[in-house]
Amino acid sequence: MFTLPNLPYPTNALEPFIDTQTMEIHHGKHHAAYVKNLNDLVAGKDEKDLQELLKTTDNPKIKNNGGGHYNHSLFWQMMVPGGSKLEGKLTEAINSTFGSLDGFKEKFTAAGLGRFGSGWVWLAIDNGQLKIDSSANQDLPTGRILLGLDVWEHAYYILYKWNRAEYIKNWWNIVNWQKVGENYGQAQANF
Ligand code: MN3
Repeated sequence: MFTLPNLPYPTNALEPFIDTQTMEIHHGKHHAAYVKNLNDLVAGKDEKDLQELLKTTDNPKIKNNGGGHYNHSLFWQMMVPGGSKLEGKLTEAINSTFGSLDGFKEKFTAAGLGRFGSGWVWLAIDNGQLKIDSSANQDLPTGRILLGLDVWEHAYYILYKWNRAEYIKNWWNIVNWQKVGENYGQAQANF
């Protein structure tokens, strides 16, 4: 049985960058629907089976709803009210791969704007190498996810309307870099 995780903060905590109504609908309706659909599709499975399920399924409904559950569960944790600071080993890796944090943000933003229609933009680590990737719908990137941004219209349309660029620009204020750094540490340990 898959369950909708609680948000690690109240629905109004990411204001003014992400509005309360968007969080209520995004978490309470969209993510909840992925969880419900997934349970209807694969009775008897639970969280520990999810990654394997996503890797092996060729059922598009399982891929979409399972990916939706997986990606959103990570996404909520990658944000924190007020944001947090990038430090530690990931700083060096970002600087050496992208020149600087600003250089990284620029390329990540471009990938988010370049994703046509619904999807995600990612910072992932693949064979020890940091990379920016983008995926359609609820597909996962290759490698291990360190940071992800939902660029589906449901993630920003109430507050930002058509303006995905403004959404991405403001989103940097609430990125939980501490969590991203932890993800990096875990990926290094398991590499
Ligand atoms: Mn979403």
